[in-house]
Amino acid sequence: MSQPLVGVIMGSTSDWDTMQHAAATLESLGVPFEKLVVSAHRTPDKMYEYAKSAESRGLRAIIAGAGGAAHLPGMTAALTALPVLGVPVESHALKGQDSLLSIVQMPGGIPVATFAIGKAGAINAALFAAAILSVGGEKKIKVALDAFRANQTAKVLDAKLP
Ligand code: RP5
Repeated sequence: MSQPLVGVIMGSTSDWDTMQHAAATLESLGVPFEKLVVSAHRTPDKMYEYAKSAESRGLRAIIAGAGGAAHLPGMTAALTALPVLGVPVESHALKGQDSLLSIVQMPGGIPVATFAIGKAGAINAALFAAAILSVGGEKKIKVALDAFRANQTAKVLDAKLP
């Protein structure tokens, strides 16, 4: 794959069940991306290095998934001016409400675009990243995104009920 334009990071390997949907969506749109586990509390130095070097390495957006006290997206956003797209992973104890509120309630000044809990959020974060790249001049990605939307619309228009 060519130079990654999107970084897909997550706080734990246990987040992959959710975040694989972001990866699959980016792949289906031909968006070059990288994926890795970066934990804000278990590997803070790695998170710092990752976020600090992201822009100079050519990334244009970061999708960050985390669950529970989900500080990875906010901490990453604090360390880079790139757009950070937060995906709340569904936790066991609170079904992802904790993740959602942790990610969405950023104090004014450091934004994190926050998506739905779980699979839908992961997919939409990837689509949103593709939209950012489209308006940023990535023509092939725009074509792929437009085709995805048209196909989705056609499927609904053609839908038959039993
Ligand atoms: C967070 O803690 C991760 O994002 C994950 O959602 C949650 C639980 O992690 P594990 O204990 O499964 O590694 O940092």
